[in-house]
Amino acid sequence: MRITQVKLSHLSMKLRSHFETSFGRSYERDCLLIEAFSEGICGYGECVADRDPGYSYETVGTAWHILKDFLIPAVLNRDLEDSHEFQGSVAHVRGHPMAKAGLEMALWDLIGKGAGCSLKTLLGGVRQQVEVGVSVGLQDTPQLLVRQVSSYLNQSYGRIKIKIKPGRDVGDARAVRRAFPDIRLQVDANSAYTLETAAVLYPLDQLGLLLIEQPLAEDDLWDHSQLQEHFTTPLCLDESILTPRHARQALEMKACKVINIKAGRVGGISQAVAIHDLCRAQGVPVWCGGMLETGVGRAANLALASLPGFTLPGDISASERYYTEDITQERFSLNPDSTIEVPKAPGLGVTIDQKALESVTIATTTIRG
Ligand code: OSB
Ligand code: MG
Repeated sequence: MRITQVKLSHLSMKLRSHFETSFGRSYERDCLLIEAFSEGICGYGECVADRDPGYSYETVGTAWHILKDFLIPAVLNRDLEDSHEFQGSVAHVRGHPMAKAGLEMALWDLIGKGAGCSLKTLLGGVRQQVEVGVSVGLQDTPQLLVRQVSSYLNQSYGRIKIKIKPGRDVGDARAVRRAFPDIRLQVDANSAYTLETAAVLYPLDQLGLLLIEQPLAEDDLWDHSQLQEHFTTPLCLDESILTPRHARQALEMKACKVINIKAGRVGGISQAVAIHDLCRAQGVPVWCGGMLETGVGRAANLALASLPGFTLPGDISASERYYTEDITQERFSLNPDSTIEVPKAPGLGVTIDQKALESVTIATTTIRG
């Protein structure tokens, strides 16, 4: 694959309903669409950096800069056979995993389209449908939260994740558990506690949760290992795992028993697969996290989640949970058994709705060799 031109588009998409986490509330979701051209074929990639540096230090602004000034010039007009060669050619850029992952996704789409092969097949996926759940943001009251969860259960979601933050943790989780004693339920704190303040979370251990996601700081594997000793419920790390090495060290340290894998957070699908392989070899369950992706990133997540080690439901909900109008012609819908179909067409298996794309694009630039 010889990429001769790359177009970046900054998208801002209105969410159907606001999404609130411990780091803030959003009404829109920003991201970058990457279009990489090679011999008349266009490969699409989605960079999941958001407008604000809340979940991670990366933003659409930093990713735009890193892609335009460093990553894209490093790959233009070079022969790249695979993701391994891609990672080699961007290894001199420290950090910025979401920027790298967006460009790597576009390369995967090109490779798949060139070979007439779906991303699922390229990665060695083993499932045609993947089990999914829904991530429910903080609501104004526990009553509204229970109502929101009830509506998702009625839509057939078989696993619910609720966001928690200090002051809205055990009470919210208890309210949902009382209303729905048997559902598969988990919580996500997005790094809102310290080892000391996390003591208020101990009663969560009595609620039969699947897991407790990222209670402590991103850069704090050690304190997670201390906290895990207080829980029989598995801790799951999201923000803390940025490389396969972090995954290995977290498991060695017993800082978690489950890992949430997001290709964006770890620098690309190739790195996500490496973490999957490492966890699978040790019998550690993983699941595919989400970043409120458009249809482009959602297609990639579905292919990734079709790998055999993804044994827990992913945060990959139906398109309509996020947006009234998506940028792909394909819509992902929920089956009655809480699964979503993995795309079968070459590459990511999606096509762009140009009119919809235009309506959400706020800036573009094209970089040529
Ligand atoms: O922590 O998993 C998270 C969305 C944005 C940033 C971080 C997270 C999330 C979600 C949403 O939980 C998952 C989804 O895409 O449905
Ligand atoms: Mg999370």
